[in-house]
Amino acid sequence: MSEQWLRTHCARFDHGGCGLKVLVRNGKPVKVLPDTEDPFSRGHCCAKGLASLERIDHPRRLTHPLKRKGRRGEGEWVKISWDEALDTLANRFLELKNRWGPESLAFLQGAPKGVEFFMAMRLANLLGCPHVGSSQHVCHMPREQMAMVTCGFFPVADLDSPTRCVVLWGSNPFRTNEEGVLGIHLRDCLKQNPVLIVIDPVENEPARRAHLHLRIRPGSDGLLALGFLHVILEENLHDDDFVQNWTTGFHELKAALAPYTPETVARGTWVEPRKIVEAARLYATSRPALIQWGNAIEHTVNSAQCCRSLVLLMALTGNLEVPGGNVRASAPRLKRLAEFLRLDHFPDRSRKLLNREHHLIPRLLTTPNWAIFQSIAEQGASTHSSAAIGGMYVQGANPMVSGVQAHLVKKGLMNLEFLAVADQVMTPTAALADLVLPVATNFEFNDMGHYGLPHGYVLARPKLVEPRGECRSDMDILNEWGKRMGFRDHFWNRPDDILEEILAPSGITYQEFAQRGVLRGPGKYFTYREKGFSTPSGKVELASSLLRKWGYASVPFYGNGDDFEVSEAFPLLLTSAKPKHFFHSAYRHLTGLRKRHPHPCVSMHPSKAQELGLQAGEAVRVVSAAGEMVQRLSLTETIDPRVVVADYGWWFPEGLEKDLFHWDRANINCLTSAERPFDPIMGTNQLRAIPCRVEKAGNAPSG
Ligand SMILES: Nc1nc2c(c(=O)[nH]1)N[C@H]1C(S)=C(S)[C@@H](COP(=O)(O)OP(=O)(O)OC[C@H]3O[C@@H](n4cnc5c(=O)[nH]c(N)nc54)[C@H](O)[C@@H]3O)O[C@H]1N2
Ligand SMILES: Nc1nc2c(c(=O)[nH]1)N[C@H]1C(S)=C(S)[C@@H](COP(=O)(O)OP(=O)(O)OC[C@H]3O[C@@H](n4cnc5c(=O)[nH]c(N)nc54)[C@H](O)[C@@H]3O)O[C@H]1N2
Ligand code: SF4
Ligand SMILES: [Mo]
Repeated sequence: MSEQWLRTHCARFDHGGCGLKVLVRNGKPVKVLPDTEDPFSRGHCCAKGLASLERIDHPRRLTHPLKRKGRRGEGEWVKISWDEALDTLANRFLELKNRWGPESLAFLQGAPKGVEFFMAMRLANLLGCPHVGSSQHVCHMPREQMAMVTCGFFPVADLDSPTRCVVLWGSNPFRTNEEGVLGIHLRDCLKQNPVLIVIDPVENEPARRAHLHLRIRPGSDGLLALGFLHVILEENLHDDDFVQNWTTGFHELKAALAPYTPETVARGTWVEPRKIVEAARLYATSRPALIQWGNAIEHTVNSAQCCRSLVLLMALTGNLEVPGGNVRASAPRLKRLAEFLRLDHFPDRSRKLLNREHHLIPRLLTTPNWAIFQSIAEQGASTHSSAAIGGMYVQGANPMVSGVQAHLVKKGLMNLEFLAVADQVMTPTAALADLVLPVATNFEFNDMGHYGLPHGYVLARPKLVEPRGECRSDMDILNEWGKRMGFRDHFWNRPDDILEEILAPSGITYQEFAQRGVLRGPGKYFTYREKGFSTPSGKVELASSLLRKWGYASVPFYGNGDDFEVSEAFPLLLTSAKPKHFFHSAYRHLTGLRKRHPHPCVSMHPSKAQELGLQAGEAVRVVSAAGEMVQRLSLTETIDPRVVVADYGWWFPEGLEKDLFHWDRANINCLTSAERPFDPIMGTNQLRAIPCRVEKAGNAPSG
């Protein structure tokens, strides 16, 4: 018997990466413990990390490539060899490309989980295919892009230095480890007892310990941010020195802020004027202060201006690039992403993106997934033309549940000539495929976390055991597929060579990386004093010359969302947060997690439930202008009676495949819409603050 404790990092359960110690006995992982010596996660680990064992061993895992036998979605499959699977992928994609051109192909990625996202983009660029669909328009890109145009870098909350004020704005790192901002780091940071301001429609765990909790009207963050800016400039609380020397556009901004008085802002945000003023003053005067901004601000049609306003808050108060403020995290020395992506192979890429048709910011590397589904849904099933998308490869995504306007996604998928899906388990999306590929998961292949993210580090996730059945990592699949597409020179002998190439500039091997666990860039502050800011003017652009050049407003405003007002038919505002025990739509099949959260619930204030004659625990129908779903009612006093908070990401793996696992029964994305308005710069759809009504449903959702 062989037995060994090995170390790796948790992955694919959230954006964190807790150090894990895994006992491997005779080639099987049998026990998982938090790695108390891991300097990054400091001994933290949660129920999901511990569920790694159930995930790897679960009977629902896909273990062989499958080819569809019956009609699409009927659940009839035959097992095929990898050779046949990879040949099918290559042949079908090449066939479409040769007939209709590379624009007839599409790749779709969900939340990025490792290097595989960039492998798919590389293959797309080599093919000259502009359609790489993703969730980036609702996940991180509004923050990243607006930060880039304003100050030239992505400002990360510096939780590891002394700070005097922490603002959590639509973010709950205790629950999500949002983009690698670890909850454990926030917990340690809060031990210094800085002023804590929480901006969240829910009185969640951080809000309960906050000095000031602004229980904001969902979706109105952009307005509140403008209110903060107004107070700060009116009261001259900004950092005059920094503004004088390092910014442009001060007067233009100040004039634009005039309408956003505390009284006006209070009406739209439900936050009392007194509290708006107090919060703005506290943030501006407790230096250094940091803002930890979350995904919630990226889920409205005002996402770009809201994100930009938050960067302006950081800049005006002199909190950019200071210890304990919002800093520029420098990456470790790794292969440059643009090189890895082979952007040089596809010089006219940006002209061919669907983003151009929708007048979105011309800097995006991916296309909002809704634009791709809209395009396919509109083109019809049998009438292919050169502009139509006929073949799609979906990797690590379940858009039937996570994609906006779920019924549009289904229509799009049904219209495809060829759909291949790579996943760990059969999902509602995979159930519609022609080809399903079983992927290896954490512990089963050498992997690297957080490459390409702006947080200044990468995590090693070394392989501990052989993959289950015939599973292969996404990197492996794409590497072999790429070679069969005729790009032998641009892919590698073995998938591990990919990681070695990424690490080469740092001068270490993957094995050395695995031993270190984490590779960080050098921590630096005030870098602008030597080089200026990476914007056209070299300064922080309070009025953005780039946005002006691209035809958008140069200074922030609020008001793309008139269509999202409540009405008699839809009197309540629906919002959501990420599930604590699941990752988006994944892992409802793991009993260790499911028992902690057995069914989808929608929360409502007890007074509202009483008014509507609804009881806790009963099934209720939530209806918006776009559609409906059924979840169980739970009551909470932590929210405003005008708000409901629903669970996101639900389907029922225990259901039948031919029913597509009841994908549309409790699915919040049956209530969202890809129609206009969306954020005009980023293409963000309204995913929070959706006018709705709640009524008795009769039958409880299963589970
Ligand atoms: N209404 C609403 N919609 C939302 C959001 C919201 O808050 N509200 N959030 C948005 C955000 S921020 C995001 S990022 C997206 C996420 O959208 P998706 O990424 O589509 O969501 P997931 O449910 O995580 O889908 C991932 C699938 O990947 C599989 N998987 C896990 N690991 C691997 C792997 O290593 N390889 C492969 N091939 N598959 C794997 C899982 O089994 C799961 O089926 O959803 C967006 N949609
Ligand atoms: N457990 C778990 N962790 C995850 C994920 C997961 O699915 N599960 N997904 C990962 C991904 S891809 C992402 S993008 C991150 C996101 O992680 P976060 O940035 O933390 O985002 P959310 O959990 O979506 O929402 C954060 C907070 O916003 C609040 N909120 C809801 N509506 C509004 C609003 O209108 N305004 C404001 N100010 N707040 C609002 C919610 O109550 C919640 O407390 O999490 C990552 N980590
Ligand atoms: S907190 Fe996140 S990274 Fe840590 S064990 Fe849990 S799921 Fe994994
Ligand atoms: Mo995300």
